[in-house]
Amino acid sequence: MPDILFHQYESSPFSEKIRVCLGIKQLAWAAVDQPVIMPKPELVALTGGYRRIPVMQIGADIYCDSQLIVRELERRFPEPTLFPQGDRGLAYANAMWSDRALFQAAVAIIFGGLGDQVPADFISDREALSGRPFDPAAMQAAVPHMKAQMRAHIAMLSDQLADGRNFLTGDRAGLVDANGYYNLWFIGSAFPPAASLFDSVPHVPDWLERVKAIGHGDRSTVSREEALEIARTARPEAGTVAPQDAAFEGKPVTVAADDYGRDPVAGVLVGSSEHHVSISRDDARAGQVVVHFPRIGFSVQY
Ligand SMILES: N[C@@H](CCC(=O)N[C@@H](CS)C(=O)NCC(=O)O)C(=O)O
Repeated sequence: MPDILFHQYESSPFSEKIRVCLGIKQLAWAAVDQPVIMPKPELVALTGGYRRIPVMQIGADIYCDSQLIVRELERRFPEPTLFPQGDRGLAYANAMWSDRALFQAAVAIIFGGLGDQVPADFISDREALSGRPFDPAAMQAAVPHMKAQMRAHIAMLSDQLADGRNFLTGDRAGLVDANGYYNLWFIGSAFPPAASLFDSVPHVPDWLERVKAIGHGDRSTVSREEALEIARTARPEAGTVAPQDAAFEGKPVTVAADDYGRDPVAGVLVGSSEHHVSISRDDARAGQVVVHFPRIGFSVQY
């Protein structure tokens, strides 16, 4: 069985970002399929309350948020790198573009386009997730604006590819390609009519095909119960706490996303750096696990 257990669902765009990274790295991994809406009892047993997708599990280490999953994949499996041109810092920063601006535009275009086809239970779940009305009619009204936003973002991709390169930063694919790709994949798979936004933009369709052709690595499947059993019988990696957090080492803290899905996760601080925070928790079903979060987009309450 592969070490990498990836909690995901097929239609999840942030999961697709990671699946492409797994493809670039040609890794073996197992998909642990999670529900699209709450409840997700096995997932929250592992995370302590964090409900978003994707989450990566390696033994009893649980990595929340695609930003940190990318970082951890690169740390554990450095070759082939996700930074073929050495543009590491900028490539990580590029997620602020894809995960926020591009994603929000894609969501409005898809759900505004689907209109009253969006199921009621999905709407109420996403309202609980965001704490705001999830209103396909309002999204429909925003579609012209969001399409204009999306055209501008896509034009930047086209510009970047205009010199004939195969991928966004050169001849090898990297994180920037996964970032640029996954929202367009989301539009194409969730609301195909809106693919007209990019299917004749110079260079973009060929680049999308090249990224798709990378594939997802060597994929298998593990059940949610098996994933819990793996966590229960594994020991988490030892971490180190950064000097700026030393006063809180071994103390109880809570960590929560600062945008949506803000359910706080409580544990004891066992690791940190400028990029991550790790908390240890004991769970009746998952045993002793360490849950890791990125710093960007997450608040830590000491
Ligand atoms: N910043 C997060 C965003 C993740 C996110 O928004 N995921 C969506 C699915 S693609 C989600 O969790 N939706 C609610 C749910 O699935 O319960 C990340 O990069 O992982």
